[in-house]
Amino acid sequence: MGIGGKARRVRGAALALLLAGTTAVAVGAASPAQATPETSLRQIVPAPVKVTPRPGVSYSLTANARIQTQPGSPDARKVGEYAAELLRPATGYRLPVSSGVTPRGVTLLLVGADPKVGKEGYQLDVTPWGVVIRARAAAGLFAGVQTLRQLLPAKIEAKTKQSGPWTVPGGSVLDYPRFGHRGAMLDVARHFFSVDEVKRYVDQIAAYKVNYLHLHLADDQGWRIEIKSWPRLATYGGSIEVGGGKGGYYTQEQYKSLVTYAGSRGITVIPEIDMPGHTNAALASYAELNCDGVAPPLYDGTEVGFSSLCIDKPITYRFVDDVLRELAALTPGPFLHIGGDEAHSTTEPDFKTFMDKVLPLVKKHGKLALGWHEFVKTNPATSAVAQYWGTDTEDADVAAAAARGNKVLLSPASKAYLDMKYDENTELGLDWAGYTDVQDAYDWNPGAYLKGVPESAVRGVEAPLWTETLDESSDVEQMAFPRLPAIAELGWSPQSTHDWTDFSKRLAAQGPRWQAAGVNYYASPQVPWGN
Ligand code: NGO
Repeated sequence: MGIGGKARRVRGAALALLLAGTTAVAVGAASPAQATPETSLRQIVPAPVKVTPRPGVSYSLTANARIQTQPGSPDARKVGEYAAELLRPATGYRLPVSSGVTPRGVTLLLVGADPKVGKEGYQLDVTPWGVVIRARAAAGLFAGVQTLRQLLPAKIEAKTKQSGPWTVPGGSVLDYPRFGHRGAMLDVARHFFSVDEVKRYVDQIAAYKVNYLHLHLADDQGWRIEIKSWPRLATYGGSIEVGGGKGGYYTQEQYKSLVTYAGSRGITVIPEIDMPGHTNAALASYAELNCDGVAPPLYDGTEVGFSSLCIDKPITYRFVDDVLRELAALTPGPFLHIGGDEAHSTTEPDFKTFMDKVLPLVKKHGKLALGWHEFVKTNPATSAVAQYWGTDTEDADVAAAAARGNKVLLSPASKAYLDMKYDENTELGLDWAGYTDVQDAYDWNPGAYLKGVPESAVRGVEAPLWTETLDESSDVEQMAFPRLPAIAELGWSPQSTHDWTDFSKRLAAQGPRWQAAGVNYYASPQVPWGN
């Protein structure tokens, strides 16, 4: 049997779309009925590089829609499966995933994208027949899926079946990130967070195109990762948390599952073992790591700066070497974070001695070093990245490092620290860097924030979340939302889109999404929710 007239017309239209991009008018194909979308291409967070709405055009996802992915690409297929998992619960549709290129339903292609999109960007086109996302790598398809998600009605985030229609506004998006590093940090040392709690956060940050998760795995109050050559670190050093609660740690198997899960969400994990300070949990676990050979007790308070590894003992470097070796083996990403902050109990010369010995160990295990910015005083190799966490817009050591060629990751505490209180009424959090409401978190330019650190020296931004006062996912969410999306937008969107009023409106449109997903966000009075 030959191709019937209608099928042939549709296939012809599909071909025209593929050949000419979506500017082609699909002559001869009857358009499906156009529904009025609830959402707009102008409300995406982070703001895309270029948005071209096509008023009057829309696409509605229906029960028989399929998700097609680039033939021959297992990576595209995985993004397709992920998209299906995202969209199935609320729609209740089957959304089968198959390889194919027909621009009907949702199609994820690795051909035909503008080279400008690079590795992480994408083009998204919504026509009456479907949504086509084109990218040059799976990461770009993943980012495009996050955009598509925000173009569907807010109830798409619900975990149970809702009634449609599932209409997406017509038009196109061209999008790619300003910075290659858009990070979030979770401190699992002060309070322990289970694998499932961390996965929940991974899902939440992935929605805003965050591509790195930094895990603060060890501090005075707890050691949270199994190290097979030094087992007491986790079993004893991880046994409590701030306030004296039970604590916990990840076995290497659990940690690997977390890293794999994050990877499936386009996120690279950066493990941090803070040193030489912030090490009481390690010192308590092994007496021989202490200069006097006496193990201090476990610590469940929130003071900082009182602990230090013993700089002169050879065993210190055997210990660090073992830890970094095991950690590197668990880390597919390029970085190991070695802390280096607030070494108030280590003299300056000792600090330098320590870093001069430890930085080569990072390299020996095939990784690049990231550290809190204090460590640039020791003149590390230019491959080392400095994470700035100060509150000033000037830091001579960091500017000098940038001039030497070190890249800087920006987490200024008064802007990017998600553990700062929003205002004097915020129950959770700290206030040492001042109150940080949503506009404070948003209104700064990473490319021109630190004197002597031009945009070319900036690797990106990270929003750290320290957990001295935070104990469970709902606490994490209260502090991270809506500020995490603000930092994510600074990392992704071009500076030309920077506009608080516009951002606050786009943020307001996220509120119903968080409600549908059960995210415990803070309804800051600065954001025009529900207007
Ligand atoms: C500082 C300190 C952390 C605290 C945090 C609280 C850095 C890099 N060291 O940031 O130990 O938890 O503030 O905001």
